[in-house]
Amino acid sequence: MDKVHVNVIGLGYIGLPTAMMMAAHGVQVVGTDLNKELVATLQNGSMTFQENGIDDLYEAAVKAGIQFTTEYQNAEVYIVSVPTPYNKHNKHIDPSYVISAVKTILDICEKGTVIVVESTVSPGTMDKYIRPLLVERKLTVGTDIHLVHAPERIIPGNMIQELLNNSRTIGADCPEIGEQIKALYQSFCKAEIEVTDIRTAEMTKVVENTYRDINIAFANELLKICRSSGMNINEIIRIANKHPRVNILSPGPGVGGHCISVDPWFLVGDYPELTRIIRLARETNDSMPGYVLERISSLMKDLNMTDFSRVGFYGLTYKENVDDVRESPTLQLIDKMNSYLAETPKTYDPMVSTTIVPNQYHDFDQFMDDIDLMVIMVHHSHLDNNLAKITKKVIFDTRNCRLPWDNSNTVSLL
Ligand code: SAJ
Repeated sequence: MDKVHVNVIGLGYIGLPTAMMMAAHGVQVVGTDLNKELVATLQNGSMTFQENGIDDLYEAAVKAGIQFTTEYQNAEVYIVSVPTPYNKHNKHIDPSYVISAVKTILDICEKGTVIVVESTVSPGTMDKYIRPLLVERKLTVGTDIHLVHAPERIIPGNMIQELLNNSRTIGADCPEIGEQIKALYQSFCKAEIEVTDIRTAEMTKVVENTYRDINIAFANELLKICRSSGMNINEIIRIANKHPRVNILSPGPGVGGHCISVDPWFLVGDYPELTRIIRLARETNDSMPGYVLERISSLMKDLNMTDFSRVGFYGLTYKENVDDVRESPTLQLIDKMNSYLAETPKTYDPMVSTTIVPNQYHDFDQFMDDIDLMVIMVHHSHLDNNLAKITKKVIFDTRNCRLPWDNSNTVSLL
């Protein structure tokens, strides 16, 4: 096996764009994923998910010679970008995918290799789970194999721009290796890259997402307070945010995705006695699908609707203009409803082409014909391009879409 420069392990929402970005900027990259179907799709000329500008990046990377395979390669640098879920019972990280990837790398790599973990991990994961894998094989960290943690910061929906322009953090045991990996990311990243130690990089990443989760939870709590006393949360946040040191995020139907709704749990799991605010923020955000459901039920009473057969949910993804449904508020809401409804409610999402729940429509016109009340769970751009089709329906808007008409049929979550 010829030695390649970089082998990216895990071709999901983060690993794939990162691999393609490096390749498109002249780095020799092979992308590896154990999912044969996914690799076959990439090999056959198609992208595996939707994202602004991703098709052009794919084309550029293929032109530059990126390879996709199910096999781990002999490489100088490995970038591990596999999922890190949390154990829903004890809230600790489930590091099994990272462990398994690093074990496979150690089976084939040569001395001097750098293993970069990009997956978000709980602080201490590299020490607790990854270093011991090297010790077991009598390898010396820092001499035989180098470990690096280089968490990503890109936001789905604007990944390409953020890959190019967001600053990054590289955590390494020794500054020389940190600088070497910094230079690799500088092949495409135009922003500042901080080199620090591994523990700091691990914690910084989790802190960033936890900060956002707490800010959104604050907005959601304010929403509940304002609703209970007839105050307009939207107006209050708008005005409060004019203060130069206030920036409150937006309330909504819940916090989904594989990042913000997961990473704070790592801290709760590891520091249960020290994480009161973080836990409460998670619980507040997790309560939002139930809150939306209560509001829908009271709206249905007002409308004399006795069942959910003419209610439709627009949006299955965790946020606007992405096709990722992981931890989506709509799926959480459907889960709750399925515990007492005979039939799964009707849903439609222009970004989700596969059927993931019963009663999911793929034709918007048909969906609109079959419902009287549409609950907007996600504000995809598709909605703005189809406004004429929704004017005659009652709309329950959980996303403050600011639909461009004075529609007395629109009820807001806010
Ligand atoms: N949401 C709100 N109100 C808001 C903003 C978001 O309810 O004001 C909801 C969204 O609808 C969604 C969830 O929160 O359901 C998360 O969406 P998001 O856009 O806030 O963040 P993600 O999960 O797409 O990406 C985050 C980003 N982290 C930060 O901004 C600190 C991104 O930069 C990270 O790279 C990413 O997590 C990650 O992979 O960790």
